[in-house]
Amino acid sequence: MKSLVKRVSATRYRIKKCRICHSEDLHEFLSLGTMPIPNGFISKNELSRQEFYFPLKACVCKKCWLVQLTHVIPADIMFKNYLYIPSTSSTVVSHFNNFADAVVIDFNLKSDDLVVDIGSNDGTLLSAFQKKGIKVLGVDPAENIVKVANKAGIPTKCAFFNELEAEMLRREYGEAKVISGTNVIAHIDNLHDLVLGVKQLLSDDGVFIMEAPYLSDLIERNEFDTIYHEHLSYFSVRPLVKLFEMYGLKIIDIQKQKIHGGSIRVFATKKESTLNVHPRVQKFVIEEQAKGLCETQTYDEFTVRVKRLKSDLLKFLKSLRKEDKSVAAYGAAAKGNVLLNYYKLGTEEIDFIVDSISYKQGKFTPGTHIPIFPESQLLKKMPDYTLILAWNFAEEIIEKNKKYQDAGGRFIIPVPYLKVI
Ligand code: JHZ
Repeated sequence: MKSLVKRVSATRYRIKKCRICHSEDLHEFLSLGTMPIPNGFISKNELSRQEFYFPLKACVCKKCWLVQLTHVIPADIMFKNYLYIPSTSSTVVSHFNNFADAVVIDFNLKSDDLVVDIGSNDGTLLSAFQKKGIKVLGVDPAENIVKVANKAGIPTKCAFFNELEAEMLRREYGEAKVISGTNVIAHIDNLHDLVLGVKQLLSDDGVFIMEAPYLSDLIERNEFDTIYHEHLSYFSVRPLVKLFEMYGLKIIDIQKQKIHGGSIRVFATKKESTLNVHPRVQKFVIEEQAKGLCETQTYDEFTVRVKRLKSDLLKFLKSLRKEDKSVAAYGAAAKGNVLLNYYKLGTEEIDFIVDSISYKQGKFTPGTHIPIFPESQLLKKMPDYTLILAWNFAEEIIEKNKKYQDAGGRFIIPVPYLKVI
């Protein structure tokens, strides 16, 4: 039979230098093998089609210590038609509401100030600003989701954000008092073009606010599955300070956030801005050094832990199969697809996955071809065990599935270490 897997050559898409400082001194520390893009869900009639497999490896720059992928897949392969939307999680919605509340107060936003959100998706964050009477504009390259946002009354332009785009936006909509980018900056290959775009569009007293999973948490909590093709960079504060400095911007504050396994919210302004730099920024840089984020050994040790995590879960699942227990999964997250493909788990091990995003329901997971059903199927099918692939929402998921547990169902959490509840 002809293989349905098309492996892209290991040299294609390989990076030669660091995305921020351009050093060629890169230390490769983790290989998760080759796999399809993590949001590349497929429909039933595509199951017999060839799937493209791309290398998934991480390295760290020994000069500025930015962690990044060794291979960069072109953005239009990943983001033109996108099935991830944040608004189905109550944790995310309340996180974004709190974000908007804090920003409106802290930066004294008025109704004629403009907030531009990069990678605005279905407009969940912007709608929180809009409800407070602030002018908003979304920018996102995913045609399918931009339509949804516009229909919901969030003005959204279908585009990749960069300097050229920022120039056009400034001409059409005026300058922005706030530019935000949550869980999107790590997806951008040309960070220099991004920062130039921010500088172009931001008012002199404006603030750029980005949020991204924090490298320090990722390493400490073994969050290997947040390493995937969409996330080109894994940020710590040190390389970001350097990036903004290169273009006359300064980081004025950093706040830790609980979301997505531990994130940082980074605030940057133009250098001339009267907003002062909080001493916390330097504290983060010092702490990162103390935690070993500027040593290759830290990353090599992380890889050892990741391999152990894999063998622990595989052993456990094997023992369940021996006992004839049924196993399903919860949350067809992108990170879930990384775990499934790296662990090579398919329908032999996992019967089905439930997920709240309607676009994913009825589809199959990339590479592993596990069917995705609505969440209501969990109680109907009552698997003995359910692996929470969206472990970052474990609390919310367990809370809303008390009936499953009451009926004898048990949850398995795979990260930061194997836990059965
Ligand atoms: P979730 C996404 O990654 C994509 P993913 C992106 N690349 C990114 O950077 C990160 O977010 C931060 C489902 N679910 O958010 C919904 C339920 O079914 O962890 C999602 O499919 N029931 C932009 O995809 C998945 O789980 C629930 O109650 O790894 C969660 O995916 C909840 C809470 C979620 O991100």
